[in-house]
Amino acid sequence: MNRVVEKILAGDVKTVAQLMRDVDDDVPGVKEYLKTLYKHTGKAYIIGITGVPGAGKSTLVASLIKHLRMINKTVGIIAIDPTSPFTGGAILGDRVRMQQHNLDDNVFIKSMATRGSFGGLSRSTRSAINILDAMGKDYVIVETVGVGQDEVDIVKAAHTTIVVLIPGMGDNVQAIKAGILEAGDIFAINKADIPGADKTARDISMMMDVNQSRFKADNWRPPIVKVEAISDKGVTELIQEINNHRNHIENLSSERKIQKQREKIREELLEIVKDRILQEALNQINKDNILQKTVEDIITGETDPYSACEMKILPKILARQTMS
Ligand SMILES: Nc1nc2c(ncn2[C@@H]2O[C@H](COP(=O)(O)OP(=O)(O)OP(=O)(O)O)[C@@H](O)[C@H]2O)c(=O)[nH]1
Ligand SMILES: [Mg+2]
Repeated sequence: MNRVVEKILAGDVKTVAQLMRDVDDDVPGVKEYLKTLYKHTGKAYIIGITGVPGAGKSTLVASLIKHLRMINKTVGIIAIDPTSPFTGGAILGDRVRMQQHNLDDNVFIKSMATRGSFGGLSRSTRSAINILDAMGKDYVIVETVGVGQDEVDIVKAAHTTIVVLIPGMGDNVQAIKAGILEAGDIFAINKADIPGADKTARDISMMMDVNQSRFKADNWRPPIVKVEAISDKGVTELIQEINNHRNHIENLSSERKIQKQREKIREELLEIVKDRILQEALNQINKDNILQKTVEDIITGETDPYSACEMKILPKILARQTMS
């Protein structure tokens, strides 16, 4: 066990990749590594990138990597793939797009699937962030499409969250989940080569004026940066705004910083607890095949889903909880 931890702390790419796979598969014993590694986290700067599908998030991430590597910073990427596992399109796309960095040992890219994780996405993303942090990455960038509650939760793990918008979206910002817009510390309007970027910038600015209380947490008004990820335009300015935001957070009062830290740890703990409860409960239900049996009882009209949950399934789970 110590050997593995040592290798991870030393930044050994193969060991890190293996541990990440084991975390995904929930291999027994994997939590022991996470427990030990946790003490070595808290150094990386975490950037969340979110926005509608196809906004150019991955292209922007690739451009950010390039800029951060130029100033000798090491980077870990977690790309949460929004598409169905049947096509695998986005995974392949992201890999191809970012592969220019694959030969670089200082960049570690991890793709993660949203499907099939059954609520465990936030937990495995946080574990991956912690591993990349412990292995010594200066920056960890998490790319996620801004649609579901899971994504909003993931964004909460970031120090700075960039919401990527595109021209023409101004009238249509409702397309993004409200919670994600509010989580934005910086708005990047990508594809600024397409007409309408200025209008989108004005619309976002107006939206912030109207909802000042929601967009000015800690006296920070999210800046709006126009970028063209595909040709790296505006990315230096974007990095500058990331640094500004980082300085802003670091200069908050110590009480506020502790409060933010408490909130963050509480979220993380709650994720782990929720995930564990769900896992234990599902194991119990699956073990006794009770779900299938109950489905049959509902078909024959012996019971209905509401009563079945109360009378048959919950008692099983609760009995198990009190026994153990
Ligand atoms: N015109 C223009 N196209 C861009 C720009 N940046 C990215 N694109 C294109 O937009 C498309 C989507 O880019 P991605 O980076 O895959 O977008 P994404 O947001 O990561 O997409 P998902 O992960 O599938 O949600 C690609 O065809 C990119 O080439 C830009 O600055 N200008
Ligand atoms: Mg992408």
